[in-house]
Amino acid sequence: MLTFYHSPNSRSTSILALIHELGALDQVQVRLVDIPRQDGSGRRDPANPHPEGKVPFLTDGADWVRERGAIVAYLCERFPQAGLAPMPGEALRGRFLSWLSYYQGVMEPVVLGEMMGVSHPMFRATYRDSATMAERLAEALAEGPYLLGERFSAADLLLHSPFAWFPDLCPDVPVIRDWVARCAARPSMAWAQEHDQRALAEAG
Ligand SMILES: N[C@@H](CCC(=O)N[C@@H](CS)C(=O)NCC(=O)O)C(=O)O
Repeated sequence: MLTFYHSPNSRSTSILALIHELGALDQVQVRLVDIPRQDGSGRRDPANPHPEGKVPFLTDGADWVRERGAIVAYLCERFPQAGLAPMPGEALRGRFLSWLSYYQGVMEPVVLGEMMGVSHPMFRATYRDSATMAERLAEALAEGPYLLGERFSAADLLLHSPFAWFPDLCPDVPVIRDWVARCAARPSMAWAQEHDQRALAEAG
């Protein structure tokens, strides 16, 4: 049985939306856990088996998956009938995996670095910068409405997420802003947000 450890209004909300997109809500047990928040609220939850108490975290029997890029790839392979990712051997598989790793290894550091005002030559040499990130996104989106062209995939769900949460961080490039709006308008996003509002209200 797959168990997904989730905390409302956090990075794990995008994984909750993915599970909804995959039509897998009846096959993944969602466990709500607490996390320490930036505003000082919350605490590490002993019920969360993540080695650092973070979310999202996914367990599959004795195995586990951490980091959103890996969780996205794992769940898409587990529920291939949803068509949210090219499977091994299918066209665009390489680009799909590259976007997931680019998100985790480059985009998140760049976006967070910008939020924190980080400016260091080694940081820039390693990750480039937000202008370079915007170029990479814009050149992909020049080929179609989504990162893989005509086809919406779980890569769009993951990569648009920081800009949906923090619109001020979204590059001021029309093709990127339109893509973020297109992804954010998917019913799974509204569903996940409503789920989280309900969970927070129930928790008091
Ligand atoms: N790189 C991880 C980041 C996970 C992460 O930092 N999650 C935050 C929630 S938005 C968290 O669990 N914070 C609690 C803590 O740091 O203890 C991913 O993308 O999955």
